[in-house]
This record gives sequence, C-alpha cells and structure tokens, in this order.
Amino acid sequence: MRRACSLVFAAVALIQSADGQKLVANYNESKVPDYDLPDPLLLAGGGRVSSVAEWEEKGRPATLKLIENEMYGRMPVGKPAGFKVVLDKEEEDAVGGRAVRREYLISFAEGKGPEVRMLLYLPKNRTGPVPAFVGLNFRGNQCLEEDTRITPELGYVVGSRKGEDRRAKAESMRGSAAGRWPVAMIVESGFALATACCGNIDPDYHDGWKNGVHPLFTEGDPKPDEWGTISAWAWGLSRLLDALEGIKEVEARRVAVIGHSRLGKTSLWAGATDPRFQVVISNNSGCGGAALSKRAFGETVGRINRSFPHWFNGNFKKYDGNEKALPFDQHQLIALMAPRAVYVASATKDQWADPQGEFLSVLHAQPVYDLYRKSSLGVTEIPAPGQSVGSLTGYHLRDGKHDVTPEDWAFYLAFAKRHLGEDLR
Ligand code: GTR
Repeated sequence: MRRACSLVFAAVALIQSADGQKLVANYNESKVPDYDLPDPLLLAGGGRVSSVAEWEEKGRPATLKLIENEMYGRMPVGKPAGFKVVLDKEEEDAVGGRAVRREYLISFAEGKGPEVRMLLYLPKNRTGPVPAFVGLNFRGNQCLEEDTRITPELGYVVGSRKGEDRRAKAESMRGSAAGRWPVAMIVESGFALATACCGNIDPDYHDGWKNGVHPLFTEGDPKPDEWGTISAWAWGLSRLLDALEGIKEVEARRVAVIGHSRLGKTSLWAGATDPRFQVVISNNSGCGGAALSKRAFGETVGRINRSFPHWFNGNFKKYDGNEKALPFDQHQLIALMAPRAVYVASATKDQWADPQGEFLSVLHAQPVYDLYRKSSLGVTEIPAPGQSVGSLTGYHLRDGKHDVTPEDWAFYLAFAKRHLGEDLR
C-alpha cells in the first residue's frame, strides 16, 4: 500500500457545493474511514455460495437485484417492440481509407422519439465478421474525427448551454475527442467501433426523468427503485448491441463495452445487466463506477447525488454521507461480470475518482472469479503507473489526468484481443 499512499495527495480539499455549503473531499489515505466490505459470496438468507451453480442460481441474481434496487434503478427488459434500425449513410473511404463508416438511426417506439444516431466503423481490411467495441460519447459523433461528412449532433450534448448556437458549437467541436477515440488504431487492430451520443438516449440533466427514453417506458415519476440516467444510458448500450446483432459484418457475440467517467459507470452497469457483453471496460469511472463507495475518498456518494441527482435512483440518496449503511459495494458490481472479462483503469492525477478504490474493487471481486477457477489479477497491490496487470480481470494506472488516451487504448486493445480476437492475435 506504500506506493499507493505516495500517489495520493496528502491533502484535504474544501469544495463549495451548489447551495454554498462547504463539503470536504478527503484525499488522504490515512483518513479513509474504517469499513467492512461485504463478502460477495454471502447469501442474504444465511450461508455462503460455494459453487458456480449456487452463484448463478442465487448469489448473482440477488446481488444484481440489490444493486439495481438501491443504486442504478430498474430498467425495461429487452428490446422494445417498436425497435427499428435504419442505415442512413455509408462511406467506403473513411479514416484515410482504413475503414468503412456508416451512420444508423435507431428508434424504440413507432413515430415517437428519441432517435439514436449510431456511428459505426468497420475495418476495411477484413475477411469475415469482426469483433467490436461499443461505447457512448459525450458531445456527438462529429467529435471523433475532423471529417466534415460525419453528421453533427444538434440535439442536447453533455455541456450544452441554453440559447447557444448548437450548429456552430457542434462544428467547432469536430475532432475534439479524436484522442479519446483513436479510430485508426482500433480498426487497424481488427475491431469495429460503434458509438452514439449519450444525450440521444437521455439528456444529462435532472428534469425528473421526463425526457430521453424514460417517458417511453415509465409513466409519471419513476419510483425510488426505478431507473436513473445511468440505467437509461446502459439500456441504450444494450440497444446498440441489438443493432449490431443485425449487422452482418459485425460478430455480435464478440463485443466489448467501454466508457469513460460517467460513461464508464455506465459501461459497468451495462456489462452487469447484459451478459451479451463479453468484455467490459471502465476508464476512470470513479464514484458510482469502479471505486469503492465505503472508502469515501475523493468524490463521495453525497457529493455525486448532490451534483448529479439524476444519475442514480431515488433509493441511492439514502446513503448520502452514510456509506457505512450501504449493503454492498462496487466490488460486487465488478463480480457480476464473472466469468466474463472485465478491465478497470485509473489515472494518477485523477484522485477525485480514487484510483486505489478502483483497484481494490477489482481485487475484491476475485472470490467470485475463483469459483470459476479463472486466473485473475495476480497482484494484491496497485501496480506502478504504465503497467497492465491481470488476465480475466485487468487493471492499469496511467500517469496523467482524468481522460482516455491512446495509451489506455493500447491496453484495452491488447486485453480485447486476448479475450475476443481469436483470429486477430
Ligand atoms: C465529474 C463527476 C465524476 C465523473 C465526471 C465525468 O464531474 O464528479 O463522477 O463522472 O464528472 O463524467 O466527466
């Protein structure tokens, strides 16, 4: 733990909340409260899971239900009756001739919005169906590349301001997320990439869950156990996978779901709720994602619920300033991926997301992976920056700030090749 301690800022920062109250964020390892992590194999009615069958029949469903009920909220099940996918655009010469690029329009209810614009890249150099990465983006598909042929996102995006000229803003952001989405590197590694703007599924602000896909499936206000925005986004990722299942150039049984930050929380929840995702990747997801809540290090449950009351469900507010009362922690979310592959990454300067807590979640998911006798992390301490550890579960700490970079992607591509790319190695 010594190395981890040297990585944290030995400081306690005072942060002003929206209502003017001073909130203290702890960045000091020695001030992490004492906490007991629930045993992921303990059964609520007593007894402990001791076999894969018992985990799959009792342990896993109970854990999933608990986390759904107390945190992310219940989402509608499966592909809706009105689900429709229409090919809108195709270019044969994208990414300097390396990829075919398509745009599809996905809708969920006949004649009713919202509509999701999925951008898909297929490697030009392919002989059969290819494995794929799927992940949501913050500010529109046109942020991935400077290519003016990509349809600009004119609807709500993360960071939209009232009254702004959306078209001018969207155009000014062309290619701004190219570092986060190194498309050439992805297609050259043999993978397809599918993405869509998260705001197409649910805008990222609190309106009592009245917009986005919520009103299509929930009448009136959602109940305290029903879906917040992260659940809506995760549901949307499953719908992108439904769309990929209908695209013959993609092999939908070999798909990795990926996300950064709030969308990393989302990729984890999508992986937990939809076992079709064979690889699940969380980049700097922090509180409400991979980080253990009970450590209350950096961003806490109280802080996140105050700043983003729409991300989680009503029940999760019970734990504001009271992480001790949480009947689970995020290692149990990671354990829900077993025996599929899951990878978590942190950044040294992203203490708000608690790198140590993110590492510990993966470590403490191990008992469930052990049931499957699958080798796993192989270390018990956070690795040095720039080093990737693990096999079926994986982790790295990148030197630098809160972001996704080509360095992160190099690790993700190697991990995905190991688990999905039988023909790509
Ligand atoms: C921050 C939030 C984090 C993280 C991040 C992001 O403001 O506190 O939990 O999700 O936003 O998504 O960029």
